[in-house]
Amino acid sequence: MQNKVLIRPETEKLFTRALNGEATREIPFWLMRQAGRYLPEYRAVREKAGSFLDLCFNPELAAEVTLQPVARFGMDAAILFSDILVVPYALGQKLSFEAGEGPRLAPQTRLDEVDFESFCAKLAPVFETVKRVRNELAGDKALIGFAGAPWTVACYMIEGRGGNFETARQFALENPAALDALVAKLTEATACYLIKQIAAGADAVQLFDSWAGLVPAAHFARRCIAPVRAIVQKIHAVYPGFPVIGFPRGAGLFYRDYIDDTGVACVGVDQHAPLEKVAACAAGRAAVQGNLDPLALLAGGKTLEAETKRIFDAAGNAPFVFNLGHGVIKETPPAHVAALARLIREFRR
Ligand code: 1CP
Repeated sequence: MQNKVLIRPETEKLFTRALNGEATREIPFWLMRQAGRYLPEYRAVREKAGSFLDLCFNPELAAEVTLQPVARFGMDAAILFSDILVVPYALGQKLSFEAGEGPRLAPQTRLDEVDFESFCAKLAPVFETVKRVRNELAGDKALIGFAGAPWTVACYMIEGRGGNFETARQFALENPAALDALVAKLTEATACYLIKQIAAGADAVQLFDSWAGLVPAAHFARRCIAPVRAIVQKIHAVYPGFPVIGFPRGAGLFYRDYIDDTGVACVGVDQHAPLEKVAACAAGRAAVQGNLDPLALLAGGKTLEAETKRIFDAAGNAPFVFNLGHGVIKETPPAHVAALARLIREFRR
């Protein structure tokens, strides 16, 4: 673990203690996509904001929806309300979110030299949201900033939309040097973006590599490990030991290399990877987070209870953050999230 600097361990946030490598008795929790369409109070704000991007760039409303799930369920961390695609948008790519269809970008395979001044100016409302949330959030709760990892963001930039990313994956295979150039620019911009979120008050940052599972095995180190390591190093050059969470969704057998070689303080585990095996790889090196199947949360009741217990058993004595293996599904009843919060609070190890 790189972050051994526990200045006042007895007063530090539960979430931060786990990221710093402590096997806490109570388990901190938050959920990916904890702010979103499954919450009626989110849908109300979303409607009044106009477009999804308008909401992302409105600090007052973005701060409000960031805080909503924490107010309702008492998570140990809030996650900044924004989107991974604001980075290509601030780099000049055309972006819109079509109702019910997800993001649409004007496909592009390269970036000009990054003009950091205009990039940061476009993202200023995001930093303002971080400041507002940090001011309003209780002292024992953490605020997580985030960005997409370069591979995942490059997939959307090239493909222009979500899906199987066949165009982007073929481009990466046929033009590895061009992809390297695109990823290098994204790496620089992403590090700068996260450093500004930290300066504005984020207590940890997460890199979402949602499509790490689509990288051919021979390219995993180049596409998913090297850029994340570079971002961690750039952050640590300014904020030594600052906790970075990496979420290489679908990394499978590469979880071990990812933990060994990126320098992340915590690794997010999807529901397809065996938690006890990832925790064994991570022992003494990184905290672990995640693994509950979002479908178990959608199911609720005995299924949710049994899966939650299984996760506690699998986490054993690892420094652990309870979370899903991917985002909350929008049909999830809020009562199931409340039931999960109770299960986690009852647990002590
Ligand atoms: O109209 C709406 O409300 C749009 C739905 C929505 C929401 C609520 C989108 C569009 N983005 C978000 C917020 C969001 N996105 C957050 C907020 C904080 C929280 O977790 O509560 C975060 C962290 C993200 C990150 C994000 N955006 C990822 C990585 C995580 C993941 O889910 O894998 C990805 C891949 C995106 C792209 C994106 N944005 C939105 C959609 C529907 C998608 C997926 C598109 C696709 O691939 O089909």
